[in-house]
Amino acid sequence: MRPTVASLTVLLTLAGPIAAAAAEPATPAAAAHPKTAKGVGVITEIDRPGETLTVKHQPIAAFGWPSMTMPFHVTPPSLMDGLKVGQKITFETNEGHGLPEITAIGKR
Ligand SMILES: [Cu+2]
Repeated sequence: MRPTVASLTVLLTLAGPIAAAAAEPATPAAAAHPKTAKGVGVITEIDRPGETLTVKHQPIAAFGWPSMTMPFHVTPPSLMDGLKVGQKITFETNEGHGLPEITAIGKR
């Protein structure tokens, strides 16, 4: 227990100054790099059990992404209802955790 408490104290001590230093420059960066962005693409693969959709998407300027074909996690998975491979969609995505995540889908 002792080492854990000691480590935690060190972390908290370090976190204070770092958080304070990051507070000011973080504001313009966050504005330039939003958490969510809209995309347009064509579905190339639907993986219902894996809750992922592979989409050949157009560039997503807000994230600085070029056009590419990539998998997205879909939340909630029910957004995949009625979708077909080859279908054109608009979508809203965030950068997720590892895999970007689609949180809204519009059919075209
Ligand atoms: Cu991509």
